[in-house]
Amino acid sequence: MAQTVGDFLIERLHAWGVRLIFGYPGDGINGVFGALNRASHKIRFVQARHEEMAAFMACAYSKFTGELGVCIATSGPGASHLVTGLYDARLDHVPVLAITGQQSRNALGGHYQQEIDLVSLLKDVAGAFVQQASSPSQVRHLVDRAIRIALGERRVTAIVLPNDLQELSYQEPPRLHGSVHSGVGFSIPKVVPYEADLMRAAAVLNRGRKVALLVGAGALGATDEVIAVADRLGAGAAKALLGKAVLPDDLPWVTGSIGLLGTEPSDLLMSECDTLLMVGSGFPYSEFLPREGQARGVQIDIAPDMLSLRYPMEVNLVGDAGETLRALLPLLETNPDTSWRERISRSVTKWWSTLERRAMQPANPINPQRVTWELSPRLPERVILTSDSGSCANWYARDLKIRRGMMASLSGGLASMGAAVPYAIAAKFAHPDCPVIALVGDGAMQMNNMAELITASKYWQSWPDPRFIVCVFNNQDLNQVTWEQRVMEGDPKFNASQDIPYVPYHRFAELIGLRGILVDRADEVGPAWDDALSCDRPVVLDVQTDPEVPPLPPHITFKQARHFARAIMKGDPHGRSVIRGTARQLLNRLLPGRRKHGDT
Ligand SMILES: Cc1ncc(C[n+]2csc(CCOP(=O)(O)OP(=O)(O)O)c2C)c(N)n1
Ligand SMILES: [Mg+2]
Repeated sequence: MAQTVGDFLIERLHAWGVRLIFGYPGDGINGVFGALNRASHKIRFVQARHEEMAAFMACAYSKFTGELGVCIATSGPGASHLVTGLYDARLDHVPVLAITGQQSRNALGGHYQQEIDLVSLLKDVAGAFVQQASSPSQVRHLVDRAIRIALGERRVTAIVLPNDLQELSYQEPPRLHGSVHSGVGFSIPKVVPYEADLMRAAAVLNRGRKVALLVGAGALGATDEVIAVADRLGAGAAKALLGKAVLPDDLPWVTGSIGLLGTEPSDLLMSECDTLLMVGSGFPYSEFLPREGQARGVQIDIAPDMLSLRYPMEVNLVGDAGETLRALLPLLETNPDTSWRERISRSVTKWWSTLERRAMQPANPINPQRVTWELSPRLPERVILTSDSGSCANWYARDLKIRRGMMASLSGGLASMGAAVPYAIAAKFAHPDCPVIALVGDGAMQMNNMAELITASKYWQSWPDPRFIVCVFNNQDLNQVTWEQRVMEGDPKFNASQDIPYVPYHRFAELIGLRGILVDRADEVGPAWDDALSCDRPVVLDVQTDPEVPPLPPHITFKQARHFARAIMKGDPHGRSVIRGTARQLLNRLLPGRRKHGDT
């Protein structure tokens, strides 16, 4: 049988190093699935329950491997389902290629079944490169360009293939005017600033007496360099959400997360520093950075468009984080004054005990912070952590003490619900020998993560290390937003939008061949983690958590406190328990060790 366009596509993807594709089939893309089948030894296909989940998986696969993520869907509804997952990759600067089917070329423009103008639909999310193929010889350069642009620019790209075209015989581009003759291959370049710019940066940093680092996903893989630079400068370091795994939390000068989900030491670090060095981060909330004029700034980012975006920097360096920091290090002088670092470290030590006290406060029935607090010392080596968007992202960001060799990610820029389980599944395909733990709210479970448990049940027996734990924060509430309604808007909880039905997730797990563990007493949390971590199959840990424990921001503004009071006065349906839960958490700030920044 002659090589079809579908066959050629698979062969070309393989030549580019693609070994795994996440997706869902349909008649608009059957010509490619037939080819995948014929070449099954070359590229593995992973079947998600929903195309959006396949796109999340492709994004997470790339995050956890550094390689291109690839997802595939049929025309019409399959392609439109991909979109949110693709935006997740787009907003986190992750290279993902989407391949979609399309109606046959004769039907296009005919208001045909499942016909969507996919190039227009995908134009924003895959704006770096989105093309619909119209002839067999065109497909070669479409693949080559889509992949090279995705990898080179860390963008989402898309190829739309009409279904009749997939079945045609492939033809190499003829040597004619109007033909394109492309090739395979791309290596990530070493990008380092010029010496003169490094010296300008060093001049700023060497003058700093209170240097703050902020590291993000761009600094993953540059742990040694970040530590060396921070040590030289006597700096403290905060971590943006996507940069959680850049620095281990057992270093005394690492202040942890920043922003609404951040810590008090990060707040102190930023509000009192005189110099800010930002590495590989697009952390969005400027109000958590130094005030303009307070600190001199240096930023390193591989993407020019991310420079001087959140804080006006004095020196803007385009470069790879590790390479640039390594080149910078010899130009940096040792800061003889250790008092700043000591101050930060004292604040960090106190903060960890505040977190412990908060986590151990009684709640009804279980304090959600205790779930992550108890997990920290139990985290197995090389674990990969994922979190959904919801209140658990607070506990993931603040309470989980990450160590070297671990990975962690979530839907950062898009902050989409529904990503934790598909991320965890992709982590398993990326590193089948690593244990994986996903933290998920019950709303996010119901949205789509529950369905993806079925994907885990389909594949887990092929994973050499079966440890795959989905921890559900079962609070029957869309809790993060409930608190936002109270604290940001000053509105009481709106039961109609916030309450969600009770589901026994542990029983669902058992129903599909996984292990389910129900946890409804605080003293069972630790043993339940032990149990789950030693299980011979994927586990759903169904923890009954208290929705009235507030995910407090590190610094409560007067306006937020006023809003909160107004929400309660307006008749919040859970007013009394909300006040009790909040008081317990807030009192912890006043108990031993809690002072104003100036006193720490
Ligand atoms: C796709 C999507 N829809 C809505 C939101 C807004 N949102 C953010 S967190 C949240 C509540 C999550 O509830 P749940 O999963 O139960 O976690 P909880 O906060 O209760 O722990 C919502 C609705 C979002 N981020 N993503
Ligand atoms: Mg919930």
